[in-house]
Amino acid sequence: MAATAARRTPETAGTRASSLDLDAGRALVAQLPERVGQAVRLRGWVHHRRDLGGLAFLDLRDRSGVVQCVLEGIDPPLHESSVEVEGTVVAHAKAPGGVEVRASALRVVTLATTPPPVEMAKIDHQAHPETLLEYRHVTVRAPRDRAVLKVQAELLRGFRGFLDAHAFTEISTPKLVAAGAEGGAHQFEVDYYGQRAYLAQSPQLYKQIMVGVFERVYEVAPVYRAEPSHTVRHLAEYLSLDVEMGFIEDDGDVMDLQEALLKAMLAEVAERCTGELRDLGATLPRLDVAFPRIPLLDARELVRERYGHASGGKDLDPEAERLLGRWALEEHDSDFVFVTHYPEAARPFYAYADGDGLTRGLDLIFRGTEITSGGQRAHEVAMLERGLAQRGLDPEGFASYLQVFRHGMPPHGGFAIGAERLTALLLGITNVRFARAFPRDGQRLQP
Ligand code: AMO
Repeated sequence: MAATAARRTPETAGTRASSLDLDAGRALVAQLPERVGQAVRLRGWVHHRRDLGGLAFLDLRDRSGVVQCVLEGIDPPLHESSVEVEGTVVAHAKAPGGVEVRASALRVVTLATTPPPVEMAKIDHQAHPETLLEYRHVTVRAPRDRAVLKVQAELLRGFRGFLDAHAFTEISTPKLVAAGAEGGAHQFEVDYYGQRAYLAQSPQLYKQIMVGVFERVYEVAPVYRAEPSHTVRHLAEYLSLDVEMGFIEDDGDVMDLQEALLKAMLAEVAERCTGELRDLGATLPRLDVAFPRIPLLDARELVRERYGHASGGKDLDPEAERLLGRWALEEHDSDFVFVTHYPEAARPFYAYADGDGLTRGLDLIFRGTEITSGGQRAHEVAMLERGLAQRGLDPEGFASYLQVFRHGMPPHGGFAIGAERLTALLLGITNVRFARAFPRDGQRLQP
């Protein structure tokens, strides 16, 4: 029988100054280079262990990094057990971080009862993605995965920080909806009290409605796409970073905002994630060049003339996106390029239509892949009704949305960034699944 640990009483609470001082008496791996010669107590997981006769090497992993501990006459427990190690920090030039810990005691916090299916120290995304994803609940602990998710968290911090500082308000909109904003295809159907409902593909219509409340809004939330294409850049559930702003002049305002926001997010990562970027071998894009802007039709022409690629369909195909990214880098030294002036046929009904067959819809391409869509929106009922009719959509399904445009909606626009795509492209991760803790795709609903 497992013993239950006794709860603390005021008398036994120990050395913690307050119950929030959770790190009292504990050193973090990242602090060790400044603590050479000192006695420390570490907490973490058995990342890796090697036995050399009486001597054992234990790589201990905590939230800040991994350090090698040398144990004499102490047996390290099974991989991924959580442990507490006491010892002395010594300089060791060959060890990662330049230090190791000579352990004097090891206490098991929670013993792992099963070895992990893949050893955490040997995880590399190229090796066996299916196994890594099947056992994601434990493989997500690997330093590489931790670093990717950490960078993503800092991108989100940058996103919120920039928008908060520019008078935007965070909103939360329903994920159970009656109609799809993005045209009706690829929706997940839900039985909603006997009625048909869908999982939201985008907060699009709601974020526009909320412009009437706050003028400037943003949302960070998952959205759902029943994507028929199983590619390395599509997820069935992804994190959508949505922005919408009222009283704009035109789509130029939307691009200016987007460019400043992305640069602020990347600057946040540059400042807070030096270790992660180094470990992942990632390079940040240049932040001191303006993102070039090119109309879609010109982009298609350019890609055909310059690289001999004829893009099929109404949009840019993935190869055309890649080549346009290459052009932006070659000609403008930019990892980003805006594609503007999309034709109506390539945009949803809510895009602002200029009457010449073109809209004020736009995409942003980063390192050759689309990471955001957005633009100026139609803000008058007549334009919206025309948009719906052109696309064969029933205005009934959008009745409550259309209502709001009878109540003085100002010119407005915005965009949505796919968080996983941005993270993956920034870090050189080829499969977007590894930029989400628990990816959902056509094959995966667990873990
Ligand atoms: P869109 O459908 O182009 O636009 O999506 C915006 C961005 O979301 C990301 N994305 C995806 N990421 C992972 N898996 C997917 N299946 C997936 N689909 C899209 C991409 C894309 O650029 N309502 C509009 C946004 C707006 O106009 O404000 C919309 O949702 O990075």
